[in-house]
Amino acid sequence: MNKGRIVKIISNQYTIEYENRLIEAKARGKMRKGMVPVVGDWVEFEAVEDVFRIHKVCPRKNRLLRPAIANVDQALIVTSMKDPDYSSHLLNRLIILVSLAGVEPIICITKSDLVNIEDYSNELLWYKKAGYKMVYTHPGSNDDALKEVLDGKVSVLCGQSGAGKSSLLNRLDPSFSLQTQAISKALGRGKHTTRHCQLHHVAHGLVADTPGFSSLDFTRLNLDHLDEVIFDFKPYLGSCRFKDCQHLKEPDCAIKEAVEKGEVNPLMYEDYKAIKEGLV
Ligand SMILES: Nc1nc2c(ncn2[C@@H]2O[C@H](COP(=O)(O)OP(=O)(O)OP(=O)(O)O)[C@@H](O)[C@H]2O)c(=O)[nH]1
Ligand SMILES: [Mg+2]
Ligand SMILES: [Zn+2]
Repeated sequence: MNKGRIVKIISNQYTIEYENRLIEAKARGKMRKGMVPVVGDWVEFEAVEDVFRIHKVCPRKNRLLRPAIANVDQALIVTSMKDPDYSSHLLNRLIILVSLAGVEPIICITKSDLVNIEDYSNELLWYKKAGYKMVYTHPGSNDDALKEVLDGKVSVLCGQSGAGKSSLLNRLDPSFSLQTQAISKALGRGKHTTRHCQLHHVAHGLVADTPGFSSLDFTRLNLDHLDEVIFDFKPYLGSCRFKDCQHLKEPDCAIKEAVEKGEVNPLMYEDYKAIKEGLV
């Protein structure tokens, strides 16, 4: 049995990277009831009567639901400053979703050439202060820091349609010609130009371009340890009066006090609270 990594899926056609070549395969009928393969999965496959068939999905180290991908080291949260407009809510929620899946979030700011980035520096400083890695990229930017982040890693690009995910890959490797499209003037958002999730070799790493999305769903997630995955909260965990403090209505809550003192990003706390209270 051979073992390879799925780099692309289009309907029931799986592209597997195996010993530096790409193999087109189908899922074995019997397997469909079990674990459904996603991009990033390691799978066992073999040729059965001239057709490559996937027999088994190997155990995953992690998995994201949207975009559907497995076994990534980090997620670049591609956040445009304009077209679509910067939204701290979306950024915070993506950071939280990715972190809950056990994947390291990295903030990737795009389209800073379209705004006066100084206007956002106070807000963005919170993320740096909390310990999130941040990179900036736009046409003509020096992308050394971005390349360093991608080097040797499996990364996935997450973010709104039109944020510039495919564009940044095209810039990193001009031999790519991933389709990109200006955002819709009428809707003020992207048009879902990228239609499937695919891993590409770039900057000595593997990076998945993915379709953008506009809605996020927290309803089926286990939120018991949400406070532990938010970098901003880390210095204060364990300092609340109650051991099982949820940092909502409890008295003597170290996190709420830190927010009040201006030590913790109030907008991150706001999103934490909304998610905990089931408002998202
Ligand atoms: N000025 C400027 N324009 C950018 C930048 N990044 C992307 N764009 C433009 O924004 C538009 C959308 O970019 P895409 O790369 O297609 O966005 P995407 O995130 O791949 O969108 P989906 O595939 O729909 O998820 C294109 O017209 C790009 O040329 C940037 O940093 N600065
Ligand atoms: Mg795209
Ligand atoms: Zn608390």
